[in-house]
Amino acid sequence: MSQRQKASKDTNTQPPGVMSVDVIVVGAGFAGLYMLHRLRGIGLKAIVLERGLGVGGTWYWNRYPGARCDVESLQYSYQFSDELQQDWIWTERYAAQPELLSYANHVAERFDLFRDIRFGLTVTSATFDETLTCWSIETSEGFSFQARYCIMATGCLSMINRPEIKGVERFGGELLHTGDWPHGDVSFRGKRVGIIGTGSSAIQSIPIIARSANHLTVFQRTPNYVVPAHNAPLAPDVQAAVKADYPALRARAKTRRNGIDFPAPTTSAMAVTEAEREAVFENRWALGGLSFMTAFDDLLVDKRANDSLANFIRRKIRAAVENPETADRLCPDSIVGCKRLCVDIGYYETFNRTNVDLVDLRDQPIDTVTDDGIIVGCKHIPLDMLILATGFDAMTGALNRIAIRGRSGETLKSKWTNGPKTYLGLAIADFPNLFVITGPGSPSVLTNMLPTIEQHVDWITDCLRYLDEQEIAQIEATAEAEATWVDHVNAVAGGLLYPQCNSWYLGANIPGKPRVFMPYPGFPPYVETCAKVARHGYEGFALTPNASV
Ligand code: N01
Repeated sequence: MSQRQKASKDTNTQPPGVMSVDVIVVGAGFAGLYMLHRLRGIGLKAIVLERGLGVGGTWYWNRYPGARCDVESLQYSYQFSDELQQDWIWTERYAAQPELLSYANHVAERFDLFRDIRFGLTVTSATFDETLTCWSIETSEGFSFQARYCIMATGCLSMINRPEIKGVERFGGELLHTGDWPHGDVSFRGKRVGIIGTGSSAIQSIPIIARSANHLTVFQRTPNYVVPAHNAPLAPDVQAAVKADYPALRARAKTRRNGIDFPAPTTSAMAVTEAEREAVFENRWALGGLSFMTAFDDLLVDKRANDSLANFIRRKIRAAVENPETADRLCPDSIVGCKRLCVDIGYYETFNRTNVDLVDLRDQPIDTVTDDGIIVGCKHIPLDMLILATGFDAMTGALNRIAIRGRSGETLKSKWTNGPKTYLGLAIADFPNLFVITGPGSPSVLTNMLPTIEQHVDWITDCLRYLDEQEIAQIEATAEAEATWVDHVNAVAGGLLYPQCNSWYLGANIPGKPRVFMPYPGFPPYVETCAKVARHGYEGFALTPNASV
């Protein structure tokens, strides 16, 4: 029996009753896995609770065709173990979902993590008991746990968004969501497929679905900027060269605004001539991927600089798409990078196929879904399969669906009614001994997630070790430190172009969600800020010694 099977079996046979450990970690994605490894290293007994039946988080759920990371595999990988980063062989420049899932499983087996992960358990509540200084955690399956610390490794894009679309429950064909894709094979052959949404998930899956579907209709509400990935098999000599000098690459990445080792910008777009600008954009287009946003240092600051990039991409769209009307409809008119830039493999070219149609919902919105299609205006579009590529309730969604009650008994969801409030994106006032990995208020989704996860996990580990050494029972962000941090995050975001369009960064994709820019655009200085807080004896936190509780 493999470790993985054994872990699942243990989940099913675990007796009911309260299990007491030092730490409960919620989520077995890349954050939860590394957290468990580090907690063991400092001698703490930890259990990871995972609602899926396997590890991998994002890469466990997002199995849609074409799912692939938009950060290069040699960078979107753990660096805590040099043996791991040397041994693991990546096959492509950008790893596809199955390879990333294999990697997550490899890490879990290699570091013997499965035995402390309970799969198939959905955490419904976490309640802090101040008298006992402990968290009580309940799952919907009826399991109860108690722990001194609770660490949320619940992910930034893990709560899917199923928008209210009239009649969708009546649809009689196959209804799928990219973020909750079936584990078995899904065939598009001979089918009339419809996909709602044109974000990264749709942009990755559309070219693949179009290849085998009888017909594909893309329902677009807002066009997105898409740049080429230029994915390719990873040549062994390229991989070997990176691995021979991995520390240098990792060190360079830590100095970049998004934590990815791209060529750093040397000037502002407005400081060069139009011809020079064009040459730099062409160069980045040839390089591929998210490096676009770092072509110049003012692309997310100066609207004129951003406009020049937007014009460049629109010209590329018009060159790729044969039908000028379709090309026009695919051209966004918003700020580039305001929504996360999409990275594609043949997206725009897919609209040159005769079996693909674009329906622009800005002309007429979806009227209703019927049992066999979608009505837009007075047109009924017959469908056998409908795919919702409608994204996520990002950053706060996974946390808010758990009834997390802090010292005062107020839930986190209630505290965050007007938007998330954290200290450093790691801790929350009134919620002692609770940590969030890559929470709102931290750079998280604006950076390369793997190193960012490692930075948070390392910080939390050092903090717990300090608390143990100093015989401190309770740590809690102060309300003042939290308020100052929230103001700072808002001020930094407000100085950039990000808040000027609607995006999931702002919660604008979820009706009723407060409009607050959730991630912190402050990497890399953020890392030093966190380190300084620790060096100064956890400045901004209230620490309660053992004897006092
Ligand atoms: O979701 P999205 P996603 N009627 O929110 C549309 C990461 N990711 O899953 O823009 C009609 O971007 C919505 O339209 P609009 C990455 O960080 C990474 O694609 O709101 N349409 C939009 O077009 C990414 O940013 C990778 O007008 C509706 C789409 O659905 C994030 O996940 C791959 C609608 C949702 O786009 C989310 O990407 C995939 C409605 N009622 C994802 N409701 C890589 O690593 C929503 N839409 C490459």
